[in-house]
Amino acid sequence: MISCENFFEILKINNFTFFTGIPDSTFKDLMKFLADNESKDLRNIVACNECEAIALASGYHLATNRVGIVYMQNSGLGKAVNPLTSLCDPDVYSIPILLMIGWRGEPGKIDAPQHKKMGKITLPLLDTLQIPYIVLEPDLSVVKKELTKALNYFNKNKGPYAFVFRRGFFKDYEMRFKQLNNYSLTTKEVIQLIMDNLNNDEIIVSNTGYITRELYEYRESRNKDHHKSFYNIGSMGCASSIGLSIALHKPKNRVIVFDGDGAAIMQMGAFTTIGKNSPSNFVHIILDNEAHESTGGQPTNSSNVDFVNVALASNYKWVVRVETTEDLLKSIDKIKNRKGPILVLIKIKIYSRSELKRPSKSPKEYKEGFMRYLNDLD
Ligand SMILES: Cc1ncc(C[n+]2csc(CCOP(=O)(O)OP(=O)(O)O)c2C)c(N)n1
Repeated sequence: MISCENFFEILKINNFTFFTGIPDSTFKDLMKFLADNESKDLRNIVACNECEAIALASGYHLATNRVGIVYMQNSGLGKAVNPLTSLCDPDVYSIPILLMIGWRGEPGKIDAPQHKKMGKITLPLLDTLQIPYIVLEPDLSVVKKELTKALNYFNKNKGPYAFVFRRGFFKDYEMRFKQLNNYSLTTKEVIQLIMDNLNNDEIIVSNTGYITRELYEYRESRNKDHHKSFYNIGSMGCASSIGLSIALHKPKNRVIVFDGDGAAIMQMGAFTTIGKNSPSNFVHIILDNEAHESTGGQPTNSSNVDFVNVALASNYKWVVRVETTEDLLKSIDKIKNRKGPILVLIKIKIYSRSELKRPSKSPKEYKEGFMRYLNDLD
């Protein structure tokens, strides 16, 4: 394993000081290091999605003639394909970028089902994109050697070049300035309070990561109505759009979406589609801890976002911001009775429970149970 300090030192010596991207747990310690050590020699911009990150690194290159680093989970490579091919590719503007890609779902390794396909096709996809890459070994002399190769490539070809990372590359990094907020509710409490006080005939859609895992544990601890949830274990940012379309096609039932702030920001345009189509049975609940908690608690941009006014400006019909149990309980009555689209923004604290269970059956089995449930509702 390599320490984050040593890794960054090598990058800095080679003039890599600009970072942007969306975090992945594969390099959660490096992310902590970046958040902790912002300076004139280290700029880190938390992007809203991987497509934007490529654009930010491109703007950096245009303005400085230097090469930026974009970090991402391999799931984000799919999102980045368009700017990689139509902006940075040597056949278009020829913009050099060093990609750091976390390899989830590597064939032969145990990982969650949503990573299986992308894990299998990560290297072939890089081949198809004609992006040279190396699966980096956690050894400082190897890193130095591979960085020299990347620099040579940038000098000659000017285009994206990728370092692929397996888990366990970086040593633990203890943060000096921990990302904390002053809110008191936790994801577990919020899900419990809302679910215990709904009618149990609602259709629930949940965000990738800890939110789905908390909802799953809640269902396990109660009457195990897993078929009433669509556990959106992958496709970060898509829960609200899945819920919107279900709401439009099942107008007699309330659809409740448990979203994260990082996910809501990743696909913020979805607010406008929700507002435009305006289903009265749609309830968007954002559990806002101002962090990507599921990948290690790295900050999102949400501390500067007024979701309530974004929703209002997008034509949501009722909005509320809550921070306390008391206010949350009051808002549940409205969730059940007011006309939507509704936004409930719940400010929560960063409180990871990494021992959380994951849905145990295959995604297809959950989907089939969920579709039978929706079908029986009519
Ligand atoms: C396109 C894409 N990029 C990155 C990830 C990795 N990832 C999984 S969960 C997560 C954080 C989600 O943050 P948020 O929506 O705020 O929910 P929280 O984890 O705080 O509950 C990230 C970055 C992903 N799944 N998909």
